[in-house]
Amino acid sequence: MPKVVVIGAGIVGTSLADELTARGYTDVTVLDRGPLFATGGSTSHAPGLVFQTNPSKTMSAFARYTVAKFNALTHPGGWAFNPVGGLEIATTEERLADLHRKAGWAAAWGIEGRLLTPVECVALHPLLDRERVLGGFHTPADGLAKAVRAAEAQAWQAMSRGATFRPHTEVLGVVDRGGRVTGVRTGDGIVDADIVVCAAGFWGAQFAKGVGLVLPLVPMAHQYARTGQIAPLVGRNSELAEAGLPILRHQDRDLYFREHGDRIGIGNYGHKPMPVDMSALLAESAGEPMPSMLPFTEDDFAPAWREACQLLPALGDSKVEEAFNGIFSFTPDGFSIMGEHRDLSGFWVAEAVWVTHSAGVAKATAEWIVDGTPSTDVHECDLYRFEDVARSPQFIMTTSSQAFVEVYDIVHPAQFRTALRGLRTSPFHHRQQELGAYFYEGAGWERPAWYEANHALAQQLFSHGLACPQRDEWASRFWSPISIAEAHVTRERVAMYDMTPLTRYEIAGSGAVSFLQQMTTNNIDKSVGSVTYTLLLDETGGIRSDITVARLAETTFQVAVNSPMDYDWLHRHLPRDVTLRDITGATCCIGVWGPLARGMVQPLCSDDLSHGAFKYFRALQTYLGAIPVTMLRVSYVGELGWEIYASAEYGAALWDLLFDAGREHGVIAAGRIAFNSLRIEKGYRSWGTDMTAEHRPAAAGLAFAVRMDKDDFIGKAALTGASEPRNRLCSIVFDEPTAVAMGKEPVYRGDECVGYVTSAGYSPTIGRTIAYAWLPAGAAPGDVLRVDYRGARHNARVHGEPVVDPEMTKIKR
Ligand code: FAD
Ligand code: THG
Repeated sequence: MPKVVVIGAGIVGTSLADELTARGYTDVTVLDRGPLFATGGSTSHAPGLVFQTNPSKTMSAFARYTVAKFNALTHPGGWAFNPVGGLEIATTEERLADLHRKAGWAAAWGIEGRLLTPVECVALHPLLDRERVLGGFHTPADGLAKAVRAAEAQAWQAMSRGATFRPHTEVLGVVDRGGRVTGVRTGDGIVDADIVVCAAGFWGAQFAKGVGLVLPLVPMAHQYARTGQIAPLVGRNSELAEAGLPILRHQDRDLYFREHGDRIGIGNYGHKPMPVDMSALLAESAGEPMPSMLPFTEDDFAPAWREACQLLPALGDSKVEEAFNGIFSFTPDGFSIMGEHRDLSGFWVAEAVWVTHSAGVAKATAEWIVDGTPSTDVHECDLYRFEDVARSPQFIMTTSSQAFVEVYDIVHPAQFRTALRGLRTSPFHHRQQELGAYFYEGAGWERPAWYEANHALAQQLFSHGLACPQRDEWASRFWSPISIAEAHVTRERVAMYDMTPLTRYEIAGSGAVSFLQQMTTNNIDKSVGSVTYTLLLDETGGIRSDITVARLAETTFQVAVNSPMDYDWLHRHLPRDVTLRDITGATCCIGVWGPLARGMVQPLCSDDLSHGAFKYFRALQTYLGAIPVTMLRVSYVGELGWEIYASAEYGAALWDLLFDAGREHGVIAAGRIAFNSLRIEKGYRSWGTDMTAEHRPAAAGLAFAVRMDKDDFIGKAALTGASEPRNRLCSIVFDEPTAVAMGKEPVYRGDECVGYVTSAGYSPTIGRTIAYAWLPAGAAPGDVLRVDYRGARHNARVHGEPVVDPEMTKIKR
């Protein structure tokens, strides 16, 4: 049995020890520099509010598991979880509207919740000023975790199965041999280990640096204060219960509240980000009992106190009696960080975890360690999700500070970062700027969402009958009707898309064929010039990615993927006779698609581009004019045409060459919004949004890309004899032309929530919004559903797939 050392006995380390020992890994030693179990880490100070609802399905599932687990823990001191319920209130119209969206997430992820009138809010929480409250969202299963008690109770469970906890033992470093951990170094000597898990809280980044890992987290101070006695609370709560009123969020003013007997605790996110300088903290806090507590900065709290007294007027007769600035981790995207070090096997991290998600993260980590794959999709939390561009100290500090500022903000799903822009630009950037590109950011790349240069064209098309349904203000943000025209022109004429940000690798070497056969579901061992759409599965048959594999030479492949996690997955399995190289930035790509694409490109090329000579899903290395290019006859938008790749230095010339050649065909440059709606029309999925490792190919409608008659590949065994899926990804089409969806909306059949939307886009071809939704497997074309978009229910029907061009006549001609 493997020996496990866990660094840190906070809520994460203790929960992990429990989850590991419950799975039979009973040789677990948990080391902490502090005393047990009020170690002095963040857990020791957490007021323990657990609001389960999160935009992320995974984070919500982690929170649900935490609540279920903590509810069942026993501790002689009393409860580990007190399900007082959660109440979020709105004091602005915008927040009130947004609570509907939040209620939608709760419904979609299976968390009970209800929107309340102001009177109902006050009935639940009588300290509220009725005049200020416009409405609320109540989640009865939310509540308070007693974090140290929950840690201790889980630790006891782990100890009863053989785990050991050692206080006052600082881990100084990791011992390794041949790329594997063999133990950890402490002041008392070496503790042997086959597996080391870093659950060191906000100290984790500093620690992991010692083994060459960048953990993008920033320790931030956050203010928490307790008042003196509040008259109306006196005698309300027994000493044991501590609280009876729901935990309360006042997100419009960055505040949260809970009861401590007859006092109120107030958490404040309204202050400037206060990142903690770790080297100073480590020096100053050596040997201190509570090293995650900093002195209270009173001035930062003054506005919060005024706001708190306005919302809860009874506070006005009291004052702050105890307060501190507590430290915990923020990450660039708000997600935790989980996974195993790629270059040091056996070294794992479970970092930047709130109490709220702690047991869920611990369970998934334990499954990952013991079974090889977590049962929940964890890609949002994956240690290797960060692009290189996102791993600089400057990027981590800037984006994590932004995450602190935005923690209670209403964040639009299409909202993009404004700081640190312009880091990755394609060679077409200047031309795109000239065309009035409205850029947003993804993976560090500047990506045109639409082009203002197409404004006049759009107006002309709309005045000649192209429909442009009214959108509400929310759906109009980061959006333009020009995108409708761009999509329409792609279907009618021809358009150029900047595909440079599509991540691509060169995989080469004598073992490349067998490697790719082993890694992917489809047969890639076809002739030179073949292109194959195929899947990467995990061992349990879950979809890790969907990729295209172009065989450019006998042992050279160009592989286009979805995220840095694909690089990580391939790299972990890479044999010695295969090389894997990211060629994204060294190359560029333009998608030229539309019925006129061939007429536009053929004159530039001496090779025959006819359908007979250059077939669908084939690759060709040739020249356009004087420029060496690789053309793939692939189209995510579902039109005739090619992805045209070139070495980056040719990019500017290639764009001009194509754009000039296209003038007589009415070519336009088109952006990501058009691109997205066209791929949804065509039935193409987007990994990470429509399907994840939670789903198997058949359920996601991707069984066609799996060759069960092929020799072994990762995930094949799990698919063999797999039971029928309970849910399926379906296309749905809204009845009303004005109805929209943005993703993550709950889908109802009658009054029952039966699924959720993943992605959506307005289809100019049918004049309706089309969406993907996960629905019960029995859902059939024509079934009528209702989608809850921010509180308004819109009719939609299940539609056969694809909605546009099911015969493939547009694409294969
Ligand atoms: P910690 O509890 O910090 O545990 C890490 C442990 O590692 C520590 O005990 C430390 O001593 C030990 N350690 C570190 N380095 C070493 C080493 N080299 N060797 C040995 N041991 C080491 N979360 C919520 O969900 N809800 C809330 O309402 C909430 N409110 C909060 C309010 C405040 C004021 C603060 C500070 C945090 C709050 N949080 C809340 C966040 C939450 O407390 C933390 O995210 C969580 O406790 C982190 O748990 P952890 O186990 O990862 O880290
Ligand atoms: N282009 C290339 N690679 C990619 C993408 C791309 N890799 C990542 C991501 N996008 C993968 N997604 C898709 C989805 C669908 C298709 C291509 C890439 C596609 N599907 C055909 C179909 O379903 O009809 C496959 C037909 C077949 O298997 O023959 O074209 O945009 N280069």
